[in-house]
Amino acid sequence: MPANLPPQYHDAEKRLRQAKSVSERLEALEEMMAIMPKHKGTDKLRADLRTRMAKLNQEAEHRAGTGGRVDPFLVRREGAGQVVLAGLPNSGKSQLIAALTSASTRVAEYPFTTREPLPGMMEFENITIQLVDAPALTFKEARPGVSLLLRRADLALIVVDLSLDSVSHLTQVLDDLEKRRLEVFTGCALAVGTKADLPGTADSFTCLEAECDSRFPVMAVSAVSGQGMEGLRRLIFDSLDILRVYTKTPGQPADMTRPVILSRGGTIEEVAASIHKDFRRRLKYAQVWGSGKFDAQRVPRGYRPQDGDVVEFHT
Ligand SMILES: Nc1nc2c(ncn2[C@@H]2O[C@H](COP(=O)(O)OP(=O)(O)OP(=O)(O)O)[C@@H](O)[C@H]2O)c(=O)[nH]1
Ligand SMILES: [Mg+2]
Repeated sequence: MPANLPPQYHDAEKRLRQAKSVSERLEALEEMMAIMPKHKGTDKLRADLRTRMAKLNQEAEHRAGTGGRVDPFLVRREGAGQVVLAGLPNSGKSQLIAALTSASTRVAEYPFTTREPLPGMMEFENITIQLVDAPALTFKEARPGVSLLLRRADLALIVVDLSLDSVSHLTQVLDDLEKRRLEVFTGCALAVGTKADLPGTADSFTCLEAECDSRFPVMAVSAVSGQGMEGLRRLIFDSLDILRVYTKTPGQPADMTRPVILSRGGTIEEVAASIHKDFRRRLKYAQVWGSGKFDAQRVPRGYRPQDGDVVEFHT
């Protein structure tokens, strides 16, 4: 054991020993992994952590497959991306989920209504994105579980109540995320000001916008009046940094209903691999409709397509 591990590592290790659920154990392991410095001397330790995480994941999947009790904080990913809501109690997280998905989640005027995560699928044009309703950040019992959820999400959606002091709300949320060592999320997060239908919320939003500045995008919505809700769907899609590519077989029209989801900057080669492992190896070149200089332009395997492109593979 290298002696130069920071004290936080040992705190996480202690939490691992005391953990009662799979998600608590996984969260402690994830944190140990995040804290561990990356160099030759820690190679073995990091590999060991990875193995332990893989084992726990496998165990959880096995339990889910055999109808056993599943840890509610291990939410199976579905759709083109996973977005987890983060906010203080009563900020309107569940109301947003109810408005954007068909999940039946409980909305109520008292705090800590949501005690376990609940996923729902949000439609955006021809794809679906998974939104996960989560307990409030200050709900103590769910603390490790919510950390794990956020750590594994593609995007954190920070929910701020515009009818209250939005700037101090945002500060509390960010402080909490930082305590969980989730600062990384300021890179893949967006903020939503809720309850924009209530009086005085326009000024509150102006302050929130100034506070978010260029750190992350922010918008005002009301799940009650519907204001901003369509825009929010698009902002979520844009913030996921994904694109849709349609594949076609030579001599046939493209299937425009089921796109392949690719992360922004992904290559033709990755699209091929997502269709079939063998395809990547056999791929000689592709033709692209859309972002190419002209239709059916021949492109190499490293070409980076754009959202909406049609790709035809040649092997
Ligand atoms: N006027 C108005 N009220 C809203 C809106 N969204 C939520 N509310 C109200 O705010 C209260 C809290 O909403 P929830 O969606 O349950 O809040 P939450 O963030 O899920 O709360 P917890 O689960 O306790 O963390 C409820 O009384 C909702 O009716 C909105 O857009 N406009
Ligand atoms: Mg709720």
